[in-house]
Amino acid sequence: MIAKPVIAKPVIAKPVIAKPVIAKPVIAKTGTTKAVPLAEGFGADIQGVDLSQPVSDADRGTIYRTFLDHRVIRLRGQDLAPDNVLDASRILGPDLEAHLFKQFHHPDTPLIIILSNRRDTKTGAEKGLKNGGAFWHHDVSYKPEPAKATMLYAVEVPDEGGDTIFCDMTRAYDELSDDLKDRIAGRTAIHNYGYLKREIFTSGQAEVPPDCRHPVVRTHPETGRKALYINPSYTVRIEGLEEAESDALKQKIFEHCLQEKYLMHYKWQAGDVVAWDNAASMHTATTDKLDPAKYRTLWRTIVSGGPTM
Ligand SMILES: O=C(O)CCC(=O)C(=O)O
Ligand SMILES: [Fe+2]
Repeated sequence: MIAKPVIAKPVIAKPVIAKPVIAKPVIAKTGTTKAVPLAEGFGADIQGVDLSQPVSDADRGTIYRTFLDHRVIRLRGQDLAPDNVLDASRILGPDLEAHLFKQFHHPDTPLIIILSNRRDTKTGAEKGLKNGGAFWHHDVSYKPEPAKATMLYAVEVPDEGGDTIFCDMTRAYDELSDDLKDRIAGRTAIHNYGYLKREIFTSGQAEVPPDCRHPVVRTHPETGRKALYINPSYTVRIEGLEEAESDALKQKIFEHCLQEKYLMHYKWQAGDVVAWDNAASMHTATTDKLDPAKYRTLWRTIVSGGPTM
């Protein structure tokens, strides 16, 4: 029997948890810069940094530590040129990489890809990738050296819709049952970009790279914490298991991860910079549900990561 791939349905529950919690414990501070939680233990808001200006070493350190400790960071109220976005991205790692879809690269630099549902008013041509991630995934897990971090800068956002949802894969691993932990310990999985059949492949906009492998439980290269590193969109198979058994095990793990308590629904404001740690979280866009009369344009960078095994 051919088991059907697990289709990743973004959960659109009550949005907007991504407000700083009421009592705002300061979790990092340097000078006038501080970080406060966005949600319990997951996600942090960094205040007092203007990314259009050179950022001090102390602030870079605060941003980086907060990124490692909280997995998703947000800096609000930014007004950035493309170079500022590249500089900000390099706080999280020295090397940035261009997206596969060249047609949506920013005109100033291939290191920024434009995510947008706008079209050119004269030619009708799409101005960006309009629905690039509305399925649960870790960025670039379909390559042997997946993305370390991803940064998005919100140029314009709709008053409603277009949230991004993040899942805390570190806590989800910590709280996985001992039985499931035992079943995945030491295992690897095959990832492939084309696993979830999407329009971009049939339309020839993207080529599918060959299969690659990653550990199912990834130990973070810097924090040493373990996190689940399989996702419903790119993880084809847990190696060493029959297909049906692999599918059933994946399904169980994804049901566990996608419980509301591990999710953060992020509601965008123009000027937001959000970055996340792909070794410790997965995410989905909800742009597939966005009202086409509302516009959303974000600039995106990818910070390169190393091998996972
Ligand atoms: O547009 C979004 O909300 C996120 C898209 C995405 O998956 C990404 O930028 O990696
Ligand atoms: Fe993504």
